[in-house]
Parts: sequence; structure tokens; C-alpha cells
Amino acid sequence: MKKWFIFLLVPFLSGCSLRTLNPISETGADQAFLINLSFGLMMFVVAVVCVLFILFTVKYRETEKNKTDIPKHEEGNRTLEIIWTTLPILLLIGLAIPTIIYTFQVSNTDASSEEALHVNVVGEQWRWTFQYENGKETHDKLVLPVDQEVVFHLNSTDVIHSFWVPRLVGKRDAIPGKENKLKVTPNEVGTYQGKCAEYCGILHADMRFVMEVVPEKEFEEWLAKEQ
Ligand SMILES: [Cu+2]
Repeated sequence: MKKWFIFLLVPFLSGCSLRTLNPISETGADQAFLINLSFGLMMFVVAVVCVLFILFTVKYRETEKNKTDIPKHEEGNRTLEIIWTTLPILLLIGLAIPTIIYTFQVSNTDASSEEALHVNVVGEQWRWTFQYENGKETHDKLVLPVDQEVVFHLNSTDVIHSFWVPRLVGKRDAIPGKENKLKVTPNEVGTYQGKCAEYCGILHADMRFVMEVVPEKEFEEWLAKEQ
């Protein structure tokens, strides 16, 4: 087997369930849209550059016929200069507008609704603690009701950690002495993996947790139960 063949096997290594591009929340979907948009714009630029590169290499290559030609001297080309100045500006504006809108939306935890569920999330080397409003506390297991807005209050007792449930929403840091908030509404019942996304010491890779999204009634029962 030739060595390059090994690269064909790469897609089969994708058994990991930490996926970000099929989110179960609207905020996650907005973020996935931003990823797709920036990737799409980037691929557009890559495609244009590749096509022009190939076109010019072929068109202006040296042949027997043009070997002794001296190219015409150009003093600049206003049309071209306007095009390659405005096009990147337009691309960046197209990227900036949705990015700014969605970034402010996800950061605006003050706009959370009255009946939002508040959960304290404490990161420590190397586990997660989740504290509910009634005093219930769990480790490495986060249970949430479906279709209910939740505001996470992130904190840490030692070093900086990063709270991340890939299918729910993007990462947010848990910093000692500073509360970070994250507002999101999970819209699909299921069990999801979460982990610390900031290197925080020797057992960082083991700092995982499980997020269970359950129907409202089931959540109420779970919350009322003794720990
Ligand atoms: Cu950590």
C-alpha cells in the first residue's frame, strides 16, 4: 500500500461525537451559520485565486512564439484597482454585520426572560459542579429541561477553565473571581457530551461532563429528588 493512501482513511477517524455543526439550540445554530458563512466566503476567495492563478500561468507561459516579446508597460489600471479594493471591503462587511449582531445577542444575558433557569457552573481541577436554584448540586452531570431558557453563571475555584457542550453552543471561559454568563435554550431532548475546552492541568482531558436535556416534568421530578 502506498503511503498517501493513508489519507483516504481520515474521514473514518471522525467517530468523535463532539460535533458543533448540528446544534440543538438557536444560539448554536446562529454560531454554526457564522462558521459556514466565513468558511463559504473564504472558499469563494480561494476558488477565485486558484482559477486566476491557473488561468494566468497557462495563458502567459513562455512559448516559442512569445519568447522574445517584451510586455507592454502598464501605468496602473483604475478599474482593476477599484475592483480589488472594494471586493475585500464588501466581503468583510458581509462577514462583520452578522458576526456583530450574533455576538451581541449571545452576550446579552440581561435580556434573559423572567422564568429563565439559573445554574451556577463551577470549574475546578478537574471536575464540574452544577448548582441549581433550590440548592441541588451535581458533579459532572448537568440536567436541563427542554425548551427552557437557561442562564449559566460560570466561575472557577482555581485556574481558567472553559465550559463547552459542542452541540449546545460555543465555549465560554470559567475564570476564578470573575463571573461569566452564558444564555441558551436547548431545544432537543437527549444526552450530550460536554468538556473543558481550556488546557487546565494534567487531567484536563478527563474534565468531561454529561448534559441531559429532558422534558419539563421529568426535570421537575429530578430537581426535587434528594441528591
Ligand atoms: Cu479545565
